[in-house]
Amino acid sequence: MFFRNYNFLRAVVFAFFSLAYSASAAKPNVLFIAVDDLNNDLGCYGHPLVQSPNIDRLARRGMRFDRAYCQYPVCNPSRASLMTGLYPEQTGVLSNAGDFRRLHPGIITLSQHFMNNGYFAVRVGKIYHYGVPLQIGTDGKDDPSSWNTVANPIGIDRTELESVATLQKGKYGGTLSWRIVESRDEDHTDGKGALKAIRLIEEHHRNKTGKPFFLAMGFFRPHTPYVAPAHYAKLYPLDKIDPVMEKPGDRDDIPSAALADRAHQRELTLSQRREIIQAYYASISLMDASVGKLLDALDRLKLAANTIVVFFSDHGYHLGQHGLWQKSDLFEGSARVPLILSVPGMKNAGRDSESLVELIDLYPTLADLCGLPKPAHLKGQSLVPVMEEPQLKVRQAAFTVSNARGKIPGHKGRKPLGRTIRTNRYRYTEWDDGKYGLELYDYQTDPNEYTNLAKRDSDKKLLKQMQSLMQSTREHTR
Ligand SMILES: [Ca+2]
Repeated sequence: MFFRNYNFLRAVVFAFFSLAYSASAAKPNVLFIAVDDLNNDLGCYGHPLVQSPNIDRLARRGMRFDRAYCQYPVCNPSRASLMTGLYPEQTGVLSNAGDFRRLHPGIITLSQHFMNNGYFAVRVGKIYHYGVPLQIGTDGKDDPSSWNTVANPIGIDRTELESVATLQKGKYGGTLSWRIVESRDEDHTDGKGALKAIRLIEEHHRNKTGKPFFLAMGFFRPHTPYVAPAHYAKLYPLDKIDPVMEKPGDRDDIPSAALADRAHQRELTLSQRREIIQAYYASISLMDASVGKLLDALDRLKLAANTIVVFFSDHGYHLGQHGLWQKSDLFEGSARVPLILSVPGMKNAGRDSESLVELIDLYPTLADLCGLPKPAHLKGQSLVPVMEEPQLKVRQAAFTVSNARGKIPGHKGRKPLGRTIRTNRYRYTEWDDGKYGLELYDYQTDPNEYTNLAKRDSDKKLLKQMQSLMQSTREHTR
């Protein structure tokens, strides 16, 4: 009797483990590519000049999301949000100084969830916040419980800062700074990072560890300083670059809280603009080539057929629009991000979707794609149904929040919070519930956001509708 029971129990235990093992054996790897400060200036998003053949190749294998939005247009709050699956007002991280573990010490992050479900999780470079460039080569503000192993590449974009041109002496991270240099890709942090990631994949893929991998590759370019090899700058002759110049009167109807200004950047000459934009684009091409090396390695190691690839940027980026450079405002250029999801064998490979999606959707989407349970705390939506049917909508409006950076006459203390919603056609923005201004733009008639409809009496009905949509959006984002 004892033996029969024991054998029965053993059979049950064995069946459980072999099922668990085979389920794990079938699980796809995840290559999670996060890019820093990249806007939608890419070939696959229709940019006439930028050459991004490798990201374009990924887009042909995957789905390109045309209306993807970050939840906060600055590194740390955006990354804390997408890695935890909570909105910024829920993580409590509303600046580069915050730490999501202060409010949520036990929260399971995206990669941690994969580790808890049998994955080997690797970080290379910037996934959580890093001060760029000074913290390159360190762990930055990492979350150690999110990874099995990490690597911190460092290249000449950190070690040779004295050669970088900058608008503010001695500053390279928060200000525009750039350097084009005769060099090999692998002299740069991103070139080194790609090679390191490939070695880690070779050492830790399933045949070596028995586990699928979740490899998070965080590229630093095109964040400032825009340091890039001369062979990429040659792709962008200065006379082919057509910078956006500030339209006279554009700012007259914009609330001052909305204008995250660095005054010296508004006075750049045309030739300075061209030189700066050339370096930004050359940095994109360096990062793109590094993406290509990773995709080539997946092919060479015969892992492509069982690896999901995600590509996104932490927020958008201005190159002169509204007189603004960089990020941290709530216009379309800062809120919108590139996002590509590629799943081996997907039926809609090469298609795009205009569904409104958010970076906070990455966590539930990847959990769904890999057959993992979705933790109850997640606030985003799985995009798997959209990947099946690109017309499908998962929300009425995409939500982004940011602390005001603009000068507010008479205001003292902490700057007010701005909240914006993007619908298919409009963007509506409130600064401190409207106390410091409202904005309403119609992208169908005004793609450059030149006319703030919130200032017009004729649009009061539309304004009321948007206010009510903001209220209902805030129900789940706060
Ligand atoms: Ca960033």
